[in-house]
Amino acid sequence: MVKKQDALYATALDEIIDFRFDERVVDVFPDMIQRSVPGYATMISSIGVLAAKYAQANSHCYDLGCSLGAVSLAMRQRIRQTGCDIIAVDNSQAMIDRGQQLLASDTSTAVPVKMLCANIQDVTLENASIVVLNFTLQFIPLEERLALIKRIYQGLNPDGLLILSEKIAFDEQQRQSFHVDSHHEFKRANGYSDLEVSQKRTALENVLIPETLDCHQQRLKEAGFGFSDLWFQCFNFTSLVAVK
Ligand code: GEK
Repeated sequence: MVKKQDALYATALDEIIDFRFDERVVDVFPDMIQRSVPGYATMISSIGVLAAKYAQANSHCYDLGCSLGAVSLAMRQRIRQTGCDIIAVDNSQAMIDRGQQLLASDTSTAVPVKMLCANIQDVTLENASIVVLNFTLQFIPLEERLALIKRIYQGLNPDGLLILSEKIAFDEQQRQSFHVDSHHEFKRANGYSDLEVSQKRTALENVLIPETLDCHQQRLKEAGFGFSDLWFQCFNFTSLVAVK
């Protein structure tokens, strides 16, 4: 696939509206996420590695907030257990339409992938061995996050795995500045201008609400997870695992 370059915020905009996962974003999404999320490629391939170990025969693996299905494809390439399927969900129809095209051109294995356009807060989660929220929980209203994590816990089988990747915030001012500044430097190193960085930050301000690592770990505990740990961090981008 040819990656179209993200230039959505390259020219000065009169008004910056809240970020939405529409057709314009879908068009440049692979380039945007790779140049904006430090460690994205490593996280995707590592999720495949974790899926190979944690997928249980005859169970569902969920990719919640799947965008174009990168996590689903990585899991599909690694899972060897029999009778598994992957259920990928996103509430952006534009993402699902493009994701389905990409999926159709992937014939890596026989693991079936079903892509659904739905709110992840409404989908039934059952008989799950793996649930992945790869940079999705951060878009769910704060007061609704615990209910979602509880439903995921209930839908997981014993020994089932949740992978939760999030952009995080820090309580200490110095840590917060270090990681935010480093992330902006990462974006500049990937060709984004200061104007692009600042307009995108404004567009995401009311849409992507980061929380501290401690907050995520407390919530996982409250939902019932006995074990959770940080397995990846690059600046303010992290990924946690939690096992039922
Ligand atoms: C990847 N996981 O490439 N229900 C369903 N989808 C939602 C909801 C919701 N309530 N809220 C947001 N989304 C992907 C990257 S992107 C992260 C995930 C980012 C969807 C939204 O439409 C978008 O496609 C995705 O969550 C977040 O590994 O762009 O920062």
